[in-house]
Amino acid sequence: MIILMKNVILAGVCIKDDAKVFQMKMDECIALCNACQLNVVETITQSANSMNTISAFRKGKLDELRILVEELDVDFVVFYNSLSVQMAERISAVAGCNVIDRTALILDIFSSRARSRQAKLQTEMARLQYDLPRLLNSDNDRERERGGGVTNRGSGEMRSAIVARKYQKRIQDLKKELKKIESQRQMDERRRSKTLLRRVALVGYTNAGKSSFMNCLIQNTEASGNEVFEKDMLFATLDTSVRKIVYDKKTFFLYDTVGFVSDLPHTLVEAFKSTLDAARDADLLVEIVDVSDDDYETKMEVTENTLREIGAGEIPVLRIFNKVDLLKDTSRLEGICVSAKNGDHMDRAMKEILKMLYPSEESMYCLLPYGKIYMFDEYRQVLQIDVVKQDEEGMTLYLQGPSDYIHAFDLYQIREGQL
Ligand SMILES: Nc1nc2c(ncn2[C@@H]2O[C@H](COP(=O)(O)OP(=O)(O)OP(=O)(O)O)[C@@H](O)[C@H]2O)c(=O)[nH]1
Ligand SMILES: [Mg+2]
Repeated sequence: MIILMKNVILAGVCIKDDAKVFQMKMDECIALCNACQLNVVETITQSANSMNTISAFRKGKLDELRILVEELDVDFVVFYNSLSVQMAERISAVAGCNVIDRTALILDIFSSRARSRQAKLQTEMARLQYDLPRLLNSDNDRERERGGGVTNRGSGEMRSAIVARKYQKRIQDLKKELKKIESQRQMDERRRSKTLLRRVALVGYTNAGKSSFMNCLIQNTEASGNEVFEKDMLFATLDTSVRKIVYDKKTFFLYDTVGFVSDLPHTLVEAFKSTLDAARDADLLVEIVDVSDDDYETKMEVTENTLREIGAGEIPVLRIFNKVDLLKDTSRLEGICVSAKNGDHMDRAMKEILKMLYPSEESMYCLLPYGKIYMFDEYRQVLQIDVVKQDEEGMTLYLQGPSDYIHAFDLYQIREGQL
């Protein structure tokens, strides 16, 4: 299949960012364009203390953009910054071609990559919410062109207003359907939480290697379920996957989540909030960092901010530097360094995960009456339990494991001398 690339100009206003960070964001935007089959033939930028609310660029820069569009004969202009409907239309009127912003790019990528029903519906809803004000605005423009206005409304309804109503209806339907999926997910979660197993969520910037990390553990530990999708592209994962991992006799749930990106559009944060519940509900977040990326420190900041934004800012984080196989020298890195690709140092990473998940361990003897025998089954997954003896009083057990689980048996504790 031949995919025709369209030529575009990438434009951006640098507000407050320092030049290095802004360059990283623009480079990333070029990668987003490429993911949408758009070829960036030129970039044009302006620094400003705040965004010009009328046309993003000031007059001189806008003229420069118009000349570039004419000279390079591009299909349209992509703006890094979020544009209001009115701003996009004003820029488009001057530049003489269509103008879209980065949110539209991300929405396009999400639409083409969504696989699960939930991701598809969430993406469709975000798209409709993004398109709706644009549609209504074009309505107003046509009204203006016809010399009409509020007083002229009775003259008949315009097509776009009818379409807008359809959009609104569809948004309502999608919300209902997503709610149903969400309550099913919550039921699954409740079932999972009953098992007492802790939850670990992999989080981090898109393309850092979260899914590869999960697959490496699936291959090298006792794990339930198949490998997850991993690929060298932005937003390879749009759905949360969960696998039960057993390592060193300890079992926990591991969640793979959607990757973050700088200035993630608010519509998308909202739309994917429930997908990100896995991170919000986790006992531990494992942040995967692509340390071979020159901008990894900035991306770590983005991850930190996004976690705060989705309400996961208080959960303990274990940071793991990934892709060390691509580095010549790792001596300056302080922390856990792994390669999810070839499995280097994954044992160390697992030990650290377990250490954070179960900070203190204890042991205890107890005499569990038969009436409480269900506790034996319930806690077997999270504690090491040896049966010392069984008699008419109950089961004498030796328990070893995380303190909080051990304390659930306090009532039945016996001293070694009572054995
Ligand atoms: N060289 C090297 N490449 C890696 C390593 N880990 C992952 N990769 C590659 O990095 C790319 C992205 O990996 P993924 O696991 O899909 O990344 P992700 O964080 O899940 O990305 P999103 O789902 O988009 O958020 C793939 O091409 C992987 O093969 C590693 O340790 N070393
Ligand atoms: Mg992934």
